[in-house]
Amino acid sequence: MDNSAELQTFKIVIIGDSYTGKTSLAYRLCTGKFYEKLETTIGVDFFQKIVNINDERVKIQVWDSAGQERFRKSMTVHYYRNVDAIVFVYDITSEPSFQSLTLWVEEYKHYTIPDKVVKILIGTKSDLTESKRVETNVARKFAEQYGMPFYEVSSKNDGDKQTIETIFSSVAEKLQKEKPVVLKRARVLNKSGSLQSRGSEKSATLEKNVTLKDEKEKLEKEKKKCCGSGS
Ligand SMILES: Nc1nc2c(ncn2[C@@H]2O[C@H](COP(=O)(O)OP(=O)(O)OP(=O)(O)O)[C@@H](O)[C@H]2O)c(=O)[nH]1
Ligand SMILES: [Mg+2]
Repeated sequence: MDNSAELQTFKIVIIGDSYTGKTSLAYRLCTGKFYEKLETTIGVDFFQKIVNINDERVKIQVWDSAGQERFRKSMTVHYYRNVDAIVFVYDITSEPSFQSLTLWVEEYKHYTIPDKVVKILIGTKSDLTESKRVETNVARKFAEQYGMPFYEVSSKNDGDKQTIETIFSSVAEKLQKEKPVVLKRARVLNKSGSLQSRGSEKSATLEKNVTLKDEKEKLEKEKKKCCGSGS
């Protein structure tokens, strides 16, 4: 029986400029493949992957957000709601995409409680060494300044498949340590009419999954409205 709905779930949002390779990264992580003909993301796409961390199965839910402002619009607040980790992305062949990181950091600070979010920085398209425009040292300094681990990867290169999985697993491991399942206190009336608290690990996980499901449905509706499909 598939009990994945009951697994502890971590919401990881990938943000960065358009064309930096966010979808390619999520796609490589969750399907194991590189798809050359991706179209720009409108609103948000979802991917998920179940990983084993310290003998426990946990679900990584990857929110792949649009880089283009016109496709983000009203959805920004949804990206950041209940976010556990943020993957900041720039393209190593694009200096402007690196410069934009300052704005992306400003945005995440505005919408989250920064200390509660795990952050990492990824420079994408590391296979394009000839066209590299952002020096590794400069990017590393930036990452250190914000206390983020830093990696350069290629979603295109089959050899980096394992590296990408390891990076996301390390995020999940950190989250697992920092965010043990919080017991949900259900307040129930006993026979004498007084209030009692009851805790359930399973219900806490389920509650989060149900919330995310609702959020996903809401987003799908807004996505349709925003993009005018179904006129
Ligand atoms: N050479 C190379 N190309 C890549 C890599 N990752 C992505 N690309 C290409 O870069 C382009 C943009 O990739 P996407 O994954 O669609 O970028 P995105 O950040 O999701 O863009 P938006 O959805 O518009 O925000 C595509 O043509 C990809 O094939 C990589 O690691 N190496
Ligand atoms: Mg995309």
